[in-house]
Amino acid sequence: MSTTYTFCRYCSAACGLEVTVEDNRVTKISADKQNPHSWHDFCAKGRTAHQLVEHPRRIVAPMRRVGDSYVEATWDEAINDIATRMTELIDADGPDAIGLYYGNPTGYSSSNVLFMIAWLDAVGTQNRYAVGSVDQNAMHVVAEAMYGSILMAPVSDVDNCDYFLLIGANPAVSAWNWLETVPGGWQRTLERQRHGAKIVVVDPLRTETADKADQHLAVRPGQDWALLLAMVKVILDEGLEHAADCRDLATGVDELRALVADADLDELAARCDLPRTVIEGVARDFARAPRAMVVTRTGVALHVTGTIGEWLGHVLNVITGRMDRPGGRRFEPGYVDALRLSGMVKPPTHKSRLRGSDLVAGAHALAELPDEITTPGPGQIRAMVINCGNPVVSGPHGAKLDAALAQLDLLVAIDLVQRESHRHAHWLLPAVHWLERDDLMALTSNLHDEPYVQYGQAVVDPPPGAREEWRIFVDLAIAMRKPLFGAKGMNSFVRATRRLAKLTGKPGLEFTPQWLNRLLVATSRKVNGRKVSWRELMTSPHGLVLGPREFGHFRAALRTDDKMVHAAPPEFVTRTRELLAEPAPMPPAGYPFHLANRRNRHSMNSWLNEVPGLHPSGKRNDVVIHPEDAAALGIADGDVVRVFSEVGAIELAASVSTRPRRGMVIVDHGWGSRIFDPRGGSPPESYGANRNLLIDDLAVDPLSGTSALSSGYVGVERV
Ligand SMILES: Nc1nc2c(c(=O)[nH]1)N[C@H]1C(S)=C(S)[C@@H](COP(=O)(O)OP(=O)(O)OC[C@H]3O[C@@H](n4cnc5c(=O)[nH]c(N)nc54)[C@H](O)[C@@H]3O)O[C@H]1N2
Ligand SMILES: Nc1nc2c(c(=O)[nH]1)N[C@H]1C(S)=C(S)[C@@H](COP(=O)(O)OP(=O)(O)OC[C@H]3O[C@@H](n4cnc5c(=O)[nH]c(N)nc54)[C@H](O)[C@@H]3O)O[C@H]1N2
Ligand code: SF4
Ligand SMILES: [Mo]
Repeated sequence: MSTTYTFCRYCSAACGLEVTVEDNRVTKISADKQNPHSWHDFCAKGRTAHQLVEHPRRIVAPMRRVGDSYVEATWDEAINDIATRMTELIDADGPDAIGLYYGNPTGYSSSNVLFMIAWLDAVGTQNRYAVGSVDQNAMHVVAEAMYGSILMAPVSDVDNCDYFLLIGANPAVSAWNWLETVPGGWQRTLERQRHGAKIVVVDPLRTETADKADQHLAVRPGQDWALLLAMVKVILDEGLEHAADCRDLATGVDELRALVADADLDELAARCDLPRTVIEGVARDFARAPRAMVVTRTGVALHVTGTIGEWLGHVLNVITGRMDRPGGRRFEPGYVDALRLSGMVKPPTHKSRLRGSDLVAGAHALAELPDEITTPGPGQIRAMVINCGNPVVSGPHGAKLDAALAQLDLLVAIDLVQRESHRHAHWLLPAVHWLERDDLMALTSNLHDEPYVQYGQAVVDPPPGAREEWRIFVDLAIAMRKPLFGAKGMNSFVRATRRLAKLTGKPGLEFTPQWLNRLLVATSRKVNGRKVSWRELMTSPHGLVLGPREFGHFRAALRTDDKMVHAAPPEFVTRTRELLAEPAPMPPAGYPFHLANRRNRHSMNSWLNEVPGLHPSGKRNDVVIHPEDAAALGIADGDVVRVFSEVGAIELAASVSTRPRRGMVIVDHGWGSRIFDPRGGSPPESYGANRNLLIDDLAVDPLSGTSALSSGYVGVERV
């Protein structure tokens, strides 16, 4: 029996773990209470992580589709077949014939991200699609325009904050996740509340977070921009702004004044369906609070208005002097300066073939993928790789994407099990779970809310037939004779190190991501005057806090040409004026309900639902409906109902509750994904219904390409 310390890589809370192992099997996972930074969010998903490792339907060798079933193959067969078929397509149609989608777990493996990009650059395709377009791309677009880099994600200084304005976030469930790691962020927020801090939650639903709030504003969905614009107006009109920051830190405040001068408070209040007096009160309280922060999350982003809402949240922080001040939003440079490194490579530019949209954070929008597969012509996608993703469930209009995936000449899925999005795969490639792999995650060290480093230890050996993604991408590039990173000589170099490792019997000589990790640590920056060494890292199993949180890095980190925050990027101002000119959105005839969404403490987007013990009260999602709406439709608790939109319909049980406002129904996302059994051939398992089948793929935020997963309207009827 042995004990290993590592951290959970399911979500960005990155909880420190103590894992007990016997005979290469995990027998127990608990929180690593000696971890100085990050064990406080420890949850049942981390506690049961080994159940996915031992999943009865796990893919443990490459599997090739033969007719309607799968047969095991060797890695050589898999790599050679995929490489041959892709090369033929590229020779015939050019590199854009190859597409790739990567999902959320890619972000929890730095070697996966890096070598995936190396392979994409080798192939030369611009048909890259990413989960960001159903998640955080609004934030990237705002960070680029205001701070000069998509990577400038401010972190929250929770322990010093007196006034939390949480908009479209449910940290009581989601563990303060998004583009930051704030361990125990919600518990620490509640601790501040016990010392007098105020928590204001803006959410159309009465969530677990709203239950604890001092004030809950049940905003109309998709209208946060109107609420935030009204707040900016009150603050600027009443002279409550931070004069020095508005003058010395930011440009564009005059443009903001001009914008709010043309907006009417009563009209904005009507749009977001909140009393004007309440908005004025919150604006004044926020501006006058000694230390405060606005935090915006997916609830703001997953709408057609997402970028404008996200932008105005940042504006509130900037104009009230919350950037880089205690209790506000800080910039954490991290021990590896990813921002500086990213400045060394030219950001790619490309317009999508059909809709002409730009890349955001290096990828196109998932909403554009189905048409890019089905529309003939030069640049049509003929082969796809799905890397750690389940876009048929997590993205909009899953049925349309499913039909498109079925038309591909080649679909390759890299995953632990075969889920809904992999149902048409020609090849299933078995991945390695994070409990089975080492990782440093050095390139995201700036997302931790204090200077921190931990080496993520592997705990058990992977099944012999599983492979880490980076190795799959390297092998594919070599087999396709396309140089990794697009750098000539790279493949020969990698092959030479492999030969050397074999010849000498020293596996460490082979080029692996570990080389890069060592390089990153060797060239890392001093934090609090201290430089971390590889040896120290290896002998610190619980991780190292590299000193107190530092302020004063934000200004220097800005990547704008004038080193100022651009508070009013012209494209955002223009779009806001358009929104002001449009009438407030109304439900279309026949679809009177706004379709809301929730996460579940015991699921991770579309996965882990199936893991034993995680959903003891029943493995499914319901449609949650207000008692008065239910009564009007003759629906009782537990009735089976049909929920339908202009693009799809699902059936599920009704749950009558006052959590949603009237006129809204909630269907949790992430359910309704089948899990297939390519090895055993037994029928697929499935729990609940996929609410994203109801979402129109054409509804996107025009500035970020993000799907409006929370803007949809539906009808409800008893079956
Ligand atoms: N309606 C609605 N839809 C949403 C959201 C919402 O709030 N509402 N949230 C959105 C958000 S924030 C996100 S991030 C997306 C998620 O969208 P996706 O990332 O596309 O979907 P996931 O459900 O997270 O699927 C992840 C897949 O990766 C696999 N996987 C897990 N670990 C590994 C690994 O180490 N290697 C490999 N190769 N595979 C692995 C899992 O088995 C699973 O099949 O969903 C979005 N969809
Ligand atoms: N247990 C668990 N934790 C997770 C995840 C998970 O699947 N399960 N997913 C992880 C991922 S990938 C991410 S990105 C983060 C996301 O973290 P959060 O963004 O905090 O995600 P949610 O918990 O979905 O909270 C979003 C809230 O926005 C509200 N909302 C919807 N529309 C609107 C609107 O128009 N305006 C406002 N103001 N609010 C609105 C919803 O009702 C919901 O309560 O969570 C992460 N943490
Ligand atoms: S899934 Fe749970 S245990 Fe794992 S990092 Fe997130 S909150 Fe922590
Ligand atoms: Mo996400």
